[in-house]
Amino acid sequence: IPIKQIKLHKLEMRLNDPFTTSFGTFQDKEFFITEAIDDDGNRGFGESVAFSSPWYSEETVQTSLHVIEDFLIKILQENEISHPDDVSGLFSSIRRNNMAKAALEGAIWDLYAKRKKIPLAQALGGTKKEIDVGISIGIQPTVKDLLHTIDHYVQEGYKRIKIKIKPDRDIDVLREVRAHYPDLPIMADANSAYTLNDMHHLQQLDELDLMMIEQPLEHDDIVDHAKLQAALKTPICLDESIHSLADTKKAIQLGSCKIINIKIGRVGGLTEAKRIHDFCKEQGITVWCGGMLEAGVGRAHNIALTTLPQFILPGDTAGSSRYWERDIIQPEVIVENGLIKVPDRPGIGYEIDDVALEKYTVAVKTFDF
Ligand code: OSB
Ligand code: MG
Repeated sequence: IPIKQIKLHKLEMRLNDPFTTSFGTFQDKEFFITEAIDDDGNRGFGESVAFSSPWYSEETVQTSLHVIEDFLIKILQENEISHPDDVSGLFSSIRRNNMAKAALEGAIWDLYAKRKKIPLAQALGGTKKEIDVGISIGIQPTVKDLLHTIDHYVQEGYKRIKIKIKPDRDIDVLREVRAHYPDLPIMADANSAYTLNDMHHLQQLDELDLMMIEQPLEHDDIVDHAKLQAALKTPICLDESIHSLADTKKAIQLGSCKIINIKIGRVGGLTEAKRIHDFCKEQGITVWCGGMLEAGVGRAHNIALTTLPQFILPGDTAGSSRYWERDIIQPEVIVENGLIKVPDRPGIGYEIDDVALEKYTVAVKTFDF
């Protein structure tokens, strides 16, 4: 893949609504759009998912810029890449910094698919023509607000919701939601808000018929999660704890979870995401695609990945209007009846809206090859 230039577009966007997790509230997003350009003028796009502060993982917008411009770009300049699967091997000389790696690898995957004139989904081996999606709802000020918000999204056609929980905003809240929606598929995500001391408390989840509870315990734990899973009927899904195929194998072997949330950025790119998918398929472990409140480019990558067969549960990648007043892609992502139609055009399948891109851009850095 003859890369001629890489551009890093730094963007600032504001979510339509603040998003609250067990860690705090978040509305303003800064991130990078990565662009890889070849000799023929094809443009491949990726998106970095690190946040401004390291609450979700240790990476930040600043650290990913440092790692990309001081290390990863050099590796790309000094090596030939015949297939995007080569990139993760080349990047393995740099420890972790998975979100930085994924941001560059994503642009190369898109460029590769565009050069081949095939959809990214097809380049990854995916076959679904439409994908099921749900919606992740942040912690709301009151239960009444939460029910109102759920109502709104159910009206819009979403068929599965994920509710953020934390101590004191968990069992009682979920009980009320369940009472209002006896048949709605519900997930709960704790973002590491509990410890094993909460085991008896968390056992009350079992009466609520949840699809799963996501990352109840520490972000870097797989041992206590195994103890908790043994005491719970509700499946545990790991998010923060899984950074690689190796982590996946260990967690499954220990019985730390029954479900894996795959996020492209957290695991270092599409190639590693695909490896985790393939292993889980072999082992009969259910996976689904999580989200990082991405703009359109990142969500287009999530959509392409979700076309692989073991993405059994609906993902968190909702429609553009759930996040942004104006997205950076055309057409915007539309959700109808809880489904997204997978685009069939080359690469990520959505055009970059250059006017919108420019509107949100605060800085651009260019690296020539
Ligand atoms: O834990 O899955 C998470 C958003 C930001 C950081 C972490 C998480 C989330 C979400 C929202 O749950 C997913 C989305 O809508 O993109
Ligand atoms: Mg999560």
